Amino acid sequence: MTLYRGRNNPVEAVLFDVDGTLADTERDGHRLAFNTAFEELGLDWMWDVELYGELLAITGGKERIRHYIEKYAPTELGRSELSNWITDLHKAKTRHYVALLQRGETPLRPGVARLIRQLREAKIKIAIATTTTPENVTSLLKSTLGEDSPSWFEVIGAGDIVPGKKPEPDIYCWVLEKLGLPAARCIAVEDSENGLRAALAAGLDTVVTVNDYTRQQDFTGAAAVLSDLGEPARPFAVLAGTTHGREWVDAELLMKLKA
Ligand code: XBP
Ligand code: MG
Repeated sequence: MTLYRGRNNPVEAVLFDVDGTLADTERDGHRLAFNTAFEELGLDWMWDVELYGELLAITGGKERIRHYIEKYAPTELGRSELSNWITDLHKAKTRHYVALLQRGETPLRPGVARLIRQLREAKIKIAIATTTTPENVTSLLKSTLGEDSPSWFEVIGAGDIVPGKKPEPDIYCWVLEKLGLPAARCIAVEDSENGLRAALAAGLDTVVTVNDYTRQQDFTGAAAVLSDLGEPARPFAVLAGTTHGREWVDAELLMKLKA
């Protein structure tokens, strides 16, 4: 086993985004949970795959619902206690989303489990920086990596603990502060332009693994843009950047990308 700790190690921690990065959770996860919550509350709203892609520009489920109301259902703006109503609707959505994850049908993306295991073996810290609700993160980790996997992460930064959601850098700054590490010793893994902007604004070098919703976005400033993290038997495709002749993301490549 290779240990990379110490002065010469440029990567002491890897900060992972969740939605779209660890797993493809948006189209067949969050989107379905929103729609089930709308149905439960007697709303005739239906977010199809295309509309949801547009709504993803707004990060945060509650913020996304408010944006939808403003743009597509403005009569709802007259509701008394609108913020509380959105919070309750979002709680129903979270309940449905967690139930969906617990069914175990949402796999991790290629290379995610392998990289996480390798980083742990190498004693490189791992952390989470996401806008999604904390219980969504723990449910996804438990259903994919096992009951104790949330404890593998040195810091889990999620949801409303910071005022500004991505593309604001707040969640990355919060996680770095809890880690007690400067951005210069860490690297982020993201899937979206909003996520990349957040990580770069926090001073983090960032690897992007795209998905169907984010492939066409602007990833200027990323250390590398890849199809996914890759596996030895299933290499990643390089969309931008240099990957030093490597075909899957591991601790060594992350270090080279920072060097
Ligand atoms: C993820 C989000 C989240 C999820 C829904 O963005 O924007 O809002 O879509 O989760 P990122 P909640 O991957 O950039 O962190 O409904 O719990 O907010
Ligand atoms: Mg994401």
